[in-house]
Amino acid sequence: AQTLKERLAELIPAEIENVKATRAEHGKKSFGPVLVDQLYGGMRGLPALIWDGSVLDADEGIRFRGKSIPEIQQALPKAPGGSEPLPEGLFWLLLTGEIPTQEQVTALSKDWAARSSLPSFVEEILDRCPPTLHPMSQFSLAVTALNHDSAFAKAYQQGISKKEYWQPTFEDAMDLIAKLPNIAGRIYRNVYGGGKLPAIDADKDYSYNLANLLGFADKPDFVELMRLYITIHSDHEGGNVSAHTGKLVGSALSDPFLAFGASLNGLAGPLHGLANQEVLIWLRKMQSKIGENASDDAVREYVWSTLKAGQVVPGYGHAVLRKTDPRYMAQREFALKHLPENPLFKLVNQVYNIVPGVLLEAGKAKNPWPNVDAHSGVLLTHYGLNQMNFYTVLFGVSRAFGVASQLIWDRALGAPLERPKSYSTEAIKKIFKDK
Ligand code: FAM
Repeated sequence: AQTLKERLAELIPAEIENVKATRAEHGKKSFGPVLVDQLYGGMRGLPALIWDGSVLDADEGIRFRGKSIPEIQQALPKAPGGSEPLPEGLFWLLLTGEIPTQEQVTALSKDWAARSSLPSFVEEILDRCPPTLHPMSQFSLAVTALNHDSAFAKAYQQGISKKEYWQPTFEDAMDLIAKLPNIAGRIYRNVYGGGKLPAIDADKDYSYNLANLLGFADKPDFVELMRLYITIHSDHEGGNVSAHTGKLVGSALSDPFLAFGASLNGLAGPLHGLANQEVLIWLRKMQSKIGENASDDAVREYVWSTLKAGQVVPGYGHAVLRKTDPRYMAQREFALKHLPENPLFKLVNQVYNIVPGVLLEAGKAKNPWPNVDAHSGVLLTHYGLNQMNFYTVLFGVSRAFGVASQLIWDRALGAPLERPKSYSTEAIKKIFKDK
C-alpha cells in the first residue's frame, strides 16, 4: 500500500499551484476593516492565517478536512473489534484530505512504533524532574530536547533547498508523534508511580501503546477512549493558542520539536488546554463545599460564587464557538454508552443544565456553552486516571497531530516568516485623532 509520504509527495505540487492561482486571482482583495479593538482584544475574528486541515464554524463546531466529528467517527478505520476512529487515520486525513485504508493505518502504527524510543539523555532529563514540576513543563522540556536529533535542523545546516523543506519536516513530525507515548508514559510513572515502562508493541495501534505506557491497557474501553480522545483533541483550526504558536515558531524555520515545545507552553495555559485539569479541580472543590448530591440551587449558587470571586467557570465559553462544542457531545455519547451511572458524569450533566443560564444572566461571556474540557476529565477519572495535573499532557499528545500536520504543509507551501505589525497607543491616538 502507498505510504503517507508517497501520497503527500503526489499532492503537494497540485496544492502549490492551487495556492498560486488563488493568490493570483484574489491576492490583492481586501478582507474588510480591521477594528482598533482587535489590536487590543486578542485579534478575535481577525482573518490572518491559512490552514486547510480543519476549519471551525462558530455554530457548527470543528470540521476536519470538511468532515464533522460524527462523520469522522463513521468514516475513519477502527481497530479490530473497536468502534472509535484510529488517530492514525485522522493524521492521514489532516495531511491528505483522504480517508486511508486499514492497511495504510496499520503501516502508520508500525512506523510510529519503530520511531518511538527516546534518546537516553531525554529519559534522564525526565527522571531528574522533581514530581512537583508540572507534567506540562516536563513534557515541554522533553520535546524541546528532541531537537538534538532533528532531521530538519541537520538538513538546514547542510544547506537544504527550500523546495525540499517539507521532507525532513515530515520525518521530524513522524518522530515527534511516535515519541510522545514514551514521554507521556515516563512522566506519568515518574510522578504518580507505576514502575518500569513496558515496551511498545509494534503489532498494536498508537492508542493501545499510549494506554499501555500509562498502565491502563487492561481496560479495553480506556483504549477506545484514547482513540476517541486523540482524534477529537488533535486540531481546532489554525488560530487557537497551541496551533498558532506552532505555526508562528515554525515560520522562523525552527524545527517541529522546537515549534511543538512552544505549542505545549501555550497549551499549558488555564484558558487553553489546562482547562481540562481546572474543570476537575473546580468540580471537586464544589463537591467538597456543597456535597456529592447537591441540589440545582446549591450548584447554581456555587457557580455564582465562582463568578463573584472574579474567576472563570472552567470548561465553558470559547473564543470562536457560539454553541455546545461537538467535542463535548462526542464525549457525552461515549459516557452515555460506557458510564451512564457514573456520579461525576451525573454532576457534569447537572452543571451543563445550570452554567449556561448563569453565564447568560451574568451577561459577559459571549459563549455560555461547554467546550471540550468540560467533559474530558470525567471520562479519564472513570477508568482510574484521576491525576488531574496530567490531563493536559494527554491533550498535548493529541494536539501534536494537528500542529505537526500544519508544519509539514507550511513548509511544503513555503509559508514565510510570520511578522504582523504592532502599534503603540500613542500612535493609535495620533492616527485616529480626527477620524
Ligand atoms: N466563566 C467566566 N467568565 C467568562 C467565561 C467563563 N467560562 N468565558 C468568558 N468569560 C468572560 C471573559 O473572561 C471576559 O470577561 P472580561 O471582559 O472581564 O475579561 C468576558 O466573558 C468576554 O469574554 P469572551 O469574549 O466571551 O471570551 P474570550 O474569547 O475572551 O475567551 C475563553 C474564551 C475560552 C478563554 C473563555 O471562555 C474562558 O476563559 N473560558 C474558561 C476557560 C476554558 O474553559 N478554556 C478552555 C477553552 C477550550 F476551548 C480550550 O482551548 N481547550
